[in-house]
Amino acid sequence: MTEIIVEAAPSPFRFDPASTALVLIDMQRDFVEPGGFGESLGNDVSILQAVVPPLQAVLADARERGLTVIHTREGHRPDLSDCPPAKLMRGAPSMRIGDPGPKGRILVRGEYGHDIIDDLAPLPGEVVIDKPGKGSFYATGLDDLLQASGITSLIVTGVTTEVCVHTTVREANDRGYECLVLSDCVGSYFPEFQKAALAMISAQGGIFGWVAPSPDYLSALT
Ligand code: TIU
Repeated sequence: MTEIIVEAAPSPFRFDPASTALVLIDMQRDFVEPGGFGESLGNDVSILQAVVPPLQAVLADARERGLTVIHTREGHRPDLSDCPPAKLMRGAPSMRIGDPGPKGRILVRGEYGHDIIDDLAPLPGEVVIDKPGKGSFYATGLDDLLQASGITSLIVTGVTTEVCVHTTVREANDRGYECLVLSDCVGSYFPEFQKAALAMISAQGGIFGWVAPSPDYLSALT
């Protein structure tokens, strides 16, 4: 066993790379690029671009050292049978889930906009989890996959911090996984939510995880 210790909030995060996965949550065109779901909700998606360079460095490092890499994508079947009406009808977006947009049907599997951005495209052999909800565990095989692979710790990245990242970390925490969230590799459309969402994770003695910037995580590994 190799124990890596990362300086993190609220305390050092300890993990063994052999039982750890890097998780990239929903780095899809639909959230990160114009013309997709994120923009249809009224967001300026350009703010999420800041996540890409540090996340590319973390992903390259994980690939080099053979860490398990898991990508997730939020989206629905083309017939929307896995999209609850409550989700479909929520709010007043400029385009609803399933509507035709400039990058294909909004948040629908198989469409160009639903896929992961080129800069972080999965390599053959990397797991891609398609999820209908905000959390990565709900209605997916992620828990079974992690258990079968002996994974007990997750390095969590992706978008958006207070929505799919938070939901996933909360779900993971309840299932017994230890999560380190990389603060510069997660992004929100709302700077004030980014700050609060990160603080919530590590407050109260690390109520559902740890938080550290990616340079601290990478330097702990070398
Ligand atoms: N809208 C928003 O902030 N996020 C989502 O709808 N999904 C994810 O966070 N992936």
